[in-house]
Amino acid sequence: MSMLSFEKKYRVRGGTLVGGDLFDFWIGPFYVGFFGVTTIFFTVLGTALILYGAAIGGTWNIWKINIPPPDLSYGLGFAPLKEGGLWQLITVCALGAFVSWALRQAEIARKLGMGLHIPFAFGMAIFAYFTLVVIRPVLMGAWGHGFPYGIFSHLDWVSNVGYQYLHFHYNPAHMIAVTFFFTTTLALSLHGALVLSAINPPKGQPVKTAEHENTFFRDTIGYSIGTLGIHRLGLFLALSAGFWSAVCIVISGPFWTRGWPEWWGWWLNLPIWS
Ligand code: UQ2
Repeated sequence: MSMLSFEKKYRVRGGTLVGGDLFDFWIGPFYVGFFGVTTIFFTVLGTALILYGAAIGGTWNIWKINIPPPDLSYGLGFAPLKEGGLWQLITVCALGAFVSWALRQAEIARKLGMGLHIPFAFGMAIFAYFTLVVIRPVLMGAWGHGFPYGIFSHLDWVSNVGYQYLHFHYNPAHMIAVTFFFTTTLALSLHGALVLSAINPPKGQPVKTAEHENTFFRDTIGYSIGTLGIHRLGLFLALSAGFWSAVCIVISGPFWTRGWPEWWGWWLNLPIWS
């Protein structure tokens, strides 16, 4: 059974952003709320549109199903349903569902008197997706610059767009993003290993405390970031990975149209070499 079935003290009224008490109730373990309703609405509609797109797409091969954005010739206008209009509606539904989910997280956090860290963090993922399918296409003047919805097709898109800039790994913001992704896995593996090594000992051995965790790292590298600090660091690293991912794609095209290797000309052109 869900914890909440016996911890009624957490089922408190209020904290809603919209609708007052109207949707302030639970169905089984799930909080509903206005944004629970809008999440379901956008998710069901978006999924139905994806299924329709797949049905008229000529294949049910899961790898090859593809719902592409409109042709570049449609610019920033609406396209007919079968010419990319489906992609446009699905994008609206996706953003509607993601933002609804974030606002539902915010309502639940407010209800419980917690910080808004979770919706803020999820908001960074939404921002990265929004950058890909809205901000960059708008800056480049056509919805056709969005990525297609399909497993292989979006991989092809990433590869093709990467090669348009000759060698995407020379993109400095991409370098920063990749570094944050790897550092996130380093920090999480250190944290997961450290916590398990301390509080999940073999049978018969005593559980250790944060004192042991701190001491392990002080003995090893002369520094411990602390039990609160590691979570601040982890959140910072993960959010930075998403943020710099959005930056690295939004500057490709709108702010830099040549190959990324060429960007490093500034280094070769420094006056100190002459
Ligand atoms: C730590 C600490 C934790 C941890 C970890 C550390 C007791 C349970 C993993 C160690 C982390 C350090 C030294 C930072 C490493 C820096 C980077 C950029 C990966 O001290 O406090 O709490 O989980």
